[in-house]
Amino acid sequence: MKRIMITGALGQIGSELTIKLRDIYGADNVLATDIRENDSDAAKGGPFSILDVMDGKKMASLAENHKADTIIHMAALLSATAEANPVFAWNLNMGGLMNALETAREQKCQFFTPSSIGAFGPSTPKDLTPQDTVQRPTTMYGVNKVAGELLADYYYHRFAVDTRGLRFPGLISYVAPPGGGTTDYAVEIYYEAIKNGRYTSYIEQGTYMDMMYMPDALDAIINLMEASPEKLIHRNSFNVSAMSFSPEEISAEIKKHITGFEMSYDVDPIRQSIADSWPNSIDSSAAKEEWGFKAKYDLSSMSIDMLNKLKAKLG
Ligand code: AKB
Repeated sequence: MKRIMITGALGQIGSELTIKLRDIYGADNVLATDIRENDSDAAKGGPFSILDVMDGKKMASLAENHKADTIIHMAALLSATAEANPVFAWNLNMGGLMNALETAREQKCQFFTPSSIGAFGPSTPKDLTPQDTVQRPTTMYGVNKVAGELLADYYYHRFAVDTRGLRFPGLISYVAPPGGGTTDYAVEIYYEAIKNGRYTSYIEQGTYMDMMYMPDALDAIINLMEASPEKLIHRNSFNVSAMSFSPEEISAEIKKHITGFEMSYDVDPIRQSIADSWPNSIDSSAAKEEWGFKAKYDLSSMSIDMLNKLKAKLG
């Protein structure tokens, strides 16, 4: 990676990834793009262009002008929003991905796009879900992610585009909030714990989902992209997880630091049924073996860091 273009650069991952890539590869070498602009460091700390990923011509010309050798395609709807707008989700998630893959093919760029634990479904083995297993998701988001994995593999085999991807779990961060995901409760809980000392979970007790702290997710993207290609047996996409917990377990962890923190439940049937269709925990051993994936944070160390950083942020 030398000259990088990112789509969805002001989203939950992009906001932090853009800054980290600029630190490593040089600010001018990282072109951030998003459908809107804001005053964040990601938008203001280096080259930025407005881009709707449905506009393939503009995407191609931005990449060409930037002399991009790498495209990191982040722009997509998350699971709950996709479920509320399935046709729009198909058009945006698949149309944006096709435009990004075509740009990468035409301009001979290396390519990254995230997949998700949402690429699995109710017929997938639930515990320590293997890298290669049944993928029959029952959500529009999951359908998009499986199709995206296949499409990215197709571009690798058919056109030799160096495509790589990760199946991300829920990502937790104190910088930019997620929007419209099923795992968002595990971010909201920290904000509400600090602001109000209580949280009402829309996910039911006993529901386990994989999670990861954002610094580990950023390292995973960069390490995968820098991994030597001969080592990669898989490409699209690798299981990666740092922890798996239920709402009552994260609540108990927060209680250790915020005396009197209280958790109640008001379950959202749509997001609960999405969560129920996903694995309890996935097996990241292919990522460990093929390119050395390793997460630094577990629930305890992540909670300490999240609460400290959020207290400073929220004053
Ligand atoms: C979501 O909940 O939709 C995402 C994901 C796990 O892909 N955070």
